[in-house]
Amino acid sequence: MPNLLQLEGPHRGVLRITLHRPEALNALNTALLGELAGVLADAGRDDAIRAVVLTGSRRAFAAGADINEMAERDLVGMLDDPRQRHWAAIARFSKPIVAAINGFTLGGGCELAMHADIRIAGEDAKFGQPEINLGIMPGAGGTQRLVRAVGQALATQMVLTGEPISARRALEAGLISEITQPELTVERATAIAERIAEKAPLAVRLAKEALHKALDTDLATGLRFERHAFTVLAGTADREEGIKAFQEKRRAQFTGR
Ligand code: CO8
Repeated sequence: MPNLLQLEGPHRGVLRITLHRPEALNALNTALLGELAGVLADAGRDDAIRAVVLTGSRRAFAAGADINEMAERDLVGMLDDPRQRHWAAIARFSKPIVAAINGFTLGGGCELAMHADIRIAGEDAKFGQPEINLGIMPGAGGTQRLVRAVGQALATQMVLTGEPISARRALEAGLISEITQPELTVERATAIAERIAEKAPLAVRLAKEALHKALDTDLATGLRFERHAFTVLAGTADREEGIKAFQEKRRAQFTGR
């Protein structure tokens, strides 16, 4: 049973994962990342879980990698860093993650938020990549995913100055898709995740994969992947059910087959 995470559910197909290291503003140490990777691996195999809500506390989604732990690793230690394995496992998770974000979302915390498929933030959330202030730079996708999310100009300013941006600015820039009052963030993210959990799981999974392709391939390759995925879904029972339910004017009952 993990102790740096709090788990709730699944309720209505949604597992809620709360980062819980309040004494360190949810700084992502190896143990926490390992627990998260493990919980997501289990969730990936559990048919009762169709989407995940990932959240932190009101004060911090996560204030970055654990700086004290990082201080103990030299160059060779970094090469062997088990955290890289955990980050890769988080990135591989095939079901949708909706992040409910409040407070400090910095460094590895901002990078973790960018591993989510949808980001909802409270109006007092702060997003930043302050690694440069420590004499280092982002190491879990902060230079790559941030450019794709907010564009070259703002990402460069954030990474090179280390200065955070507000939730409002993050919304304008496309880093998050909605702003809520801080106390409603988890509720809103859960409602979105529940909506997704009602859909056909295979369609959701392939749509997620295709959306990811839009960020890491050229257009022709992405379109080819989309076409293949679209075709594959033609062989599923859920497609048959979805179309039949539409024609019969009733709600579809998807089974994941
Ligand atoms: N690591 C460890 N402990 C932390 C961290 C952190 N990232 N952030 C906060 N804490 C601890 C503080 O040390 C403090 O502990 P204590 O009470 O024992 O002194 C406690 O949390 C509360 O923090 P503060 O007292 O500092 O709270 P404030 O409200 O005054 O300040 C801030 C909040 C502004 C968020 C401040 O804590 C801060 O600047 N934190 C560090 C932010 C940062 O630099 N993050 C980037 C870290 S580097 C990184 O993320 C690289 C990722 C690379 C991943 C590569 C993987 C392979």
